[in-house]
Amino acid sequence: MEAIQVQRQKRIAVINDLSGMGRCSLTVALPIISHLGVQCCPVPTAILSNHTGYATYFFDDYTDRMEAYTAEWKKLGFTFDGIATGFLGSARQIHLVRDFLQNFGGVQTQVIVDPVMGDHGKLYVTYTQELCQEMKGLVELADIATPNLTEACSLTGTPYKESGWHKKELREMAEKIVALGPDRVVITGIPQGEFIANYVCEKGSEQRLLRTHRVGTGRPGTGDVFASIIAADAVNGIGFDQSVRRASGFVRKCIKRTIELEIPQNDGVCFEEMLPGLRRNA
Ligand code: PXL
Repeated sequence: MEAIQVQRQKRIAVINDLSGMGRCSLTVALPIISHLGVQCCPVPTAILSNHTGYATYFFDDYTDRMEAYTAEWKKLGFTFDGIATGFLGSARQIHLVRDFLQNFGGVQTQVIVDPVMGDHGKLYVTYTQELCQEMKGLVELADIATPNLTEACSLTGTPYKESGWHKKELREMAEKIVALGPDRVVITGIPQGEFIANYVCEKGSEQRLLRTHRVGTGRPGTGDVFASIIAADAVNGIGFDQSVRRASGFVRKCIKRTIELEIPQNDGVCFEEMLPGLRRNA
């Protein structure tokens, strides 16, 4: 009699902050990754009342607690099909993430690094030169990296410009990031007139510039929505190109609906309403 092969549900550890308001980091990763049928296991890096884009916020750094938290996981022998990292606040925290990858990352583990460092040509105020170097070191350990244009420039030492990017310049930047370590890189949010483009580079495949019609301006949390879909798809074995298309299409739909509902910029995107369509779009 033939044995029935039961496919085990996939599991991703997400190392990111918990911001109570503003729909970013863990409050985005948890529902989206879960919705895509993957167990999402948070490793909190900090607890914030709301993200740092608001005029004021409470910030409780969790760095000192992270080692004890993950040590229990080690004792219990948990393993992960994916490890995804996002906003990281200090060099020490990045070191802890490196330790986490060593302790929990096997040959089959997909490591997805979203090098959250800045946007619109500016690094976040917390981002020192030292932190940028550390983040570059983390990208070296990734299988997939999802920098936006600002972060791609920072990682490769390329001067930032708001528009006028040629394919050749994007290819050079993407190849420099691939040379650091990841075999799949997508540079997100490249303005191209009425379009917004993602440059997709996968080792051994043709590189592509995927464009969608631009809607509104960039909003906080859209990078987290995008990276969460990429992470879940990666452990579900969905091709990178297809995954980037669906992630950018979903972000676009979310922004459109968010504008219709007149949601304030800082409150991110109302992805909750749009989730059913995401799964149908697999
Ligand atoms: O989505 C990026 C992000 C994540 N976490 C925190 C942030 C930001 C962007 O401002 O402040 C705490």
